[in-house]
Amino acid sequence: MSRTLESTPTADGFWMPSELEPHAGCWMLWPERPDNWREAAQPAQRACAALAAAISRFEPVTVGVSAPQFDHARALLTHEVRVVEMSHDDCWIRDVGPTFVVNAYGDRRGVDWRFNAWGGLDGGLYFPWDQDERVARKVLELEGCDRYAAPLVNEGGAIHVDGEGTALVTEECLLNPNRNPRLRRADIERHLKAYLGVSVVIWLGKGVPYDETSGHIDNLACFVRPGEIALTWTDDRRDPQHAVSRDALDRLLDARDARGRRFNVHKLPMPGPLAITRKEAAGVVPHQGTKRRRAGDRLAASYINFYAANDGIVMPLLDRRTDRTAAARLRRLFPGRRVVGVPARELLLGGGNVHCLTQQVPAIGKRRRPAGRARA
Ligand code: KQY
Repeated sequence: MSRTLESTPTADGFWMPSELEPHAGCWMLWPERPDNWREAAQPAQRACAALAAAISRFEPVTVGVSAPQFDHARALLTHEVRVVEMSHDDCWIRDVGPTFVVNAYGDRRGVDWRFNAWGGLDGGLYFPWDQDERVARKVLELEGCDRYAAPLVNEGGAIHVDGEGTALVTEECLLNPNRNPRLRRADIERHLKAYLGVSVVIWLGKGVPYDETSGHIDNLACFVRPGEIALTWTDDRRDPQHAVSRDALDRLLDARDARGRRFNVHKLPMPGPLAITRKEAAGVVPHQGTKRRRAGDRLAASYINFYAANDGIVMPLLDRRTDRTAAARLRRLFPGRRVVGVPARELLLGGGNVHCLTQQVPAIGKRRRPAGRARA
């Protein structure tokens, strides 16, 4: 049972914990739309099954699958993975699922953001998106969590938190007129503070070039632990990623988190540059209103788009030239966790990656409230 609450998480003493804190499990959705995934989504389905299997080595995984795909998904997913029937428009549960919040007494609730397929009729990636809009509510119902309906168009991939009062976002995404055209930066900050329980919002500028989500933070930078951030990086000044990462680094080095700490920033090498091949583009069935996949288009590839599971890091394998270095860096950054790679080219072809395809459910347990007191 799930009630919709009129208040906000912050007013009720709830906040979003860091992804690095213990999880009860992980949710995913099953890819199937042929206008986004090549060859009737079969290569992407195999990649998602491998991702679910990798995560289920660390924590329980549930996959939401449409009725027509149920038998097929059940056959491809390992027996540890729980499969539930759930309609959706595409499989990006990071963005369409709930953002879970917790309180100091071990309770868990969920924030249901408004969703407009990354831009609505002004640059959105497909139409309609009404089934996606219901996913957060359905997940909260199945998890038995009460729901906050946030009055903000937002996506889980557009926010990272350290669990100690700090949020990380990009201007390109959250100030984009195709999300909340009537809200100014101060209004958006106010909503983030009210729904994430943070007291400090750090604004980076642009996201990874060619990212079709309008620059989600979850492809550019993430917390390694409070006070430490990983940032995708290239030294190649001719690559558009260089100026974006340089600007992000400058802003991070100037910033302080909710506890007044300066950040230690770790660079993760950028894969590629990678682009869609002719054969890959030819396997997608174009459909009016859905973003076209064209041969030669650059892909927004980044190792930052990993999932932090209990005791593990599940990272995308994207480029043989850089995978080993990226894995070694992640091992150094997360000494207590096992770093596991999953083949992720097929996921990238759909416009996102491992982090975008997953949504953690925080474990229930008593926690310390973040220091900086966010205003309700
Ligand atoms: O970055 C994400 N969180 C989602 C990527 C969505 C891509 C849609 N084609």
